[in-house]
Amino acid sequence: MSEIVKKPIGITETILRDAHQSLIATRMPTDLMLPILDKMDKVGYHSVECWGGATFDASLRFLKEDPWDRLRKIRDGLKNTKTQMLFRGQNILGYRPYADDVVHNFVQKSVANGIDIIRIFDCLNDLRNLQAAVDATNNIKKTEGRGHAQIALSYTLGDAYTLDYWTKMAKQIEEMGADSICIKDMAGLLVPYKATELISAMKSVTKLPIQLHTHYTSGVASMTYLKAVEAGVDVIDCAMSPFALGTSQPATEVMAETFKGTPYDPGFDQNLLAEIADYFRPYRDECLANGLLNPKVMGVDIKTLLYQVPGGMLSNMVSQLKEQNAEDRYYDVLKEIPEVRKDLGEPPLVTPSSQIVGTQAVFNVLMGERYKMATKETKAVLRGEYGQTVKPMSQEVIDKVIPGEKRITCRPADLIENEMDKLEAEMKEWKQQDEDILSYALFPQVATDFFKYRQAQQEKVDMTQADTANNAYPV
Ligand SMILES: [Mn+2]
Repeated sequence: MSEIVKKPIGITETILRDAHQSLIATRMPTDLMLPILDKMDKVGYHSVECWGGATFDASLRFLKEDPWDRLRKIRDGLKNTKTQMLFRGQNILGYRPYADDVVHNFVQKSVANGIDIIRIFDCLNDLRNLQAAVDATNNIKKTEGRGHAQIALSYTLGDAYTLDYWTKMAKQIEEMGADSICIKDMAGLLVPYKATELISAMKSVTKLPIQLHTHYTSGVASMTYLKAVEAGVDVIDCAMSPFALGTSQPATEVMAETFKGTPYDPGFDQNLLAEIADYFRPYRDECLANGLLNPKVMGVDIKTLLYQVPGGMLSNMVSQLKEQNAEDRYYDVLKEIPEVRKDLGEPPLVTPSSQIVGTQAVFNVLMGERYKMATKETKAVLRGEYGQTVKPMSQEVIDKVIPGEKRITCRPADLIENEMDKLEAEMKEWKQQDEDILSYALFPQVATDFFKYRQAQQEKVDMTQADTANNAYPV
């Protein structure tokens, strides 16, 4: 009798990052996370994704929290579990390309403050934009023995995105010195049988572990995971049930139960998972009651397969249109998105390309004429400042938006001079830790407002007297 070979799958828990980014615009505060870390630490997760993406921006901007402080506290609470962050390649956690010295510094500080696994992606899948972050992680690994560089490919559909494309990318990633590969499916576009094909093809060309990240938006995600696991994927991303499904991930409890008693069994304790779910459920109810959790993002939206809009972008778009009293244009904007995407070289839609394409689509619809107004970022993409797209961009749009301007073809960061010293000089009056320079680098205005708030708090300003709407704090 042959023995069944066990191959327990790893599960990355996303409730502290992507799940709340996708469902409640990244508003979960640190204080809500800390009391449950002890239980989460006992589950046996492959990792807990807890930082990066929009968490950094939302902490500073809306929650008035220091994101570095959040990271240190989570690190303290997760003594036996690897922490994971999402990193936007040369754009770090911001919306523009940065110089290499900022990328190196940010990676170094992320690991120093508690990150184990850095998932690095580029919104155009231009691998040149990932090399600096991978090198930075590998340098730290050499000196500190900690740090794992995972390169994520932004999964998308389109003529250029064939199995041949994905396997070539996998081989290049291995050559770049990454520790693992992630297929990052922001919008839930990977359907179950395509997952079998994709994972089998990638597994045949690389020995690196492969992790799959998807969203429930189109309703197929748990089936996609099942097929991917059968095809040999090593790790899947899930969220605890109170913040699962909809534009978030498949539920952790459900996936763990699905594989129970099979060679893929992750061996989780359902009673422990139930306690963690019980902890988060009242917060979900609170978010539903105060409107932070909009039922619109909780159902199945099969049109995402057509429009390819990632979860975080959907909830942002709904609130953008709400502000403009233009909620009725929701489906017009959804239709314009693939058109703008084609104009810009058919990139994947993931931050910041998703924001750039989404905002431009909103402009194109609300202005009544396409590209009557182009954002600064749309112009930068057209100039090549974000890197190379898989397909060429529309010459007609280039001529309309940036007539006669010079376009670049090199690695964009090669044209950006080191900027740490300049950034530090600009913000030194607020600096209380080296990490503050990096917060300022990513979000100059938002970070400065936060530094003012922090100082007012430290000087014990009566907050009832502070004019927080105008960021004025009587000192
Ligand atoms: Mn995601």
